[in-house]
Amino acid sequence: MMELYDYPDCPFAQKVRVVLAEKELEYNKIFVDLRTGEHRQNADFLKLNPYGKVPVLIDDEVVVYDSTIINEYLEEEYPHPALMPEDSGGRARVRTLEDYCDNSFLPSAGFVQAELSKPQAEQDAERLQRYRNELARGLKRLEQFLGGKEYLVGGQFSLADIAFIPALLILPRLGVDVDPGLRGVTAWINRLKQRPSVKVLEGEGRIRQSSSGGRASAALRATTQHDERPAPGPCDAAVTDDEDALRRSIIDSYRIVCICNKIRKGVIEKAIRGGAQSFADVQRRTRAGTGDCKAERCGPVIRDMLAKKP
Ligand SMILES: N[C@@H](CCC(=O)N[C@@H](CS)C(=O)NCC(=O)O)C(=O)O
Repeated sequence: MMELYDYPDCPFAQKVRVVLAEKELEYNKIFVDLRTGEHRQNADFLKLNPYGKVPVLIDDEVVVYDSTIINEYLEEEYPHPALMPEDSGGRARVRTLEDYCDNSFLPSAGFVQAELSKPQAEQDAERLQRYRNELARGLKRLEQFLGGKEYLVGGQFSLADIAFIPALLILPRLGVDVDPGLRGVTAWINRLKQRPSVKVLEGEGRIRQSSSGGRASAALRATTQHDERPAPGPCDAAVTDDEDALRRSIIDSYRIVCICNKIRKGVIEKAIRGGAQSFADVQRRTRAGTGDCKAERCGPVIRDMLAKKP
């Protein structure tokens, strides 16, 4: 089964999750807790993505990182339903819009979110307004792109629409109202929200603030060609109720157990949770222990995991 290295609030990971849902592809989510910073030192994770960022997709032997590239990979490998137009002109328009979203629209949303995450007295009102205006200008531009059509390119739902979904969903939280005069954009956003793939995304929700007060939201981080960059850090540093336990379990879950076939502990745990009862069952489901060392290394670890299963 495919695996997605993921962080719930990461807009880039959300883009990929929408595509996986649209194509009805099953996958295991591996939560990388960006708040800890551990992912930047974790050799196993850096082998998957030398930039140390989510999302990363693993499909059998294929490892792909960068949301736009992952979505193109999924489109080529699993072409139904099509999320790219058939003509090269249309495909170029999709890519242009994705580029605009990733490098301008999304970073503007990130800058607003970064300001709002500060205590009110420390917020830079001018900067906040500048990027809210930037988003408003972006929406106007999208109204022109839509030109009365249902979706951005050729009237067909595509990777271009998907790129904008994560930012569009948080506009109210950023204090950006969509001008009701932008009829096309207003209808487009409502149309997008009706899609089951987007409802799933909303349903997955954010990692909630802990009742103990937790850290405030940090910058929504994005690769950007802007003059300014969001403060370094994960896209959102909200916390769960049991932050430490979550952190430990996540870091542990991407420890490689089967060295020959590079099978991670999280994958074996999933197999055991999914009903694997014996070592042979685990092997069948994950291929762990089928490499050169003939389970000499991973065998005892997997047997121990089986013995300890709840
Ligand atoms: N261009 C990348 C950007 C991915 C990205 O910036 N991911 C952020 C989370 S939203 C990340 O993993 N940051 C971790 C870090 O920088 O340490 C993509 O489209 O996938």
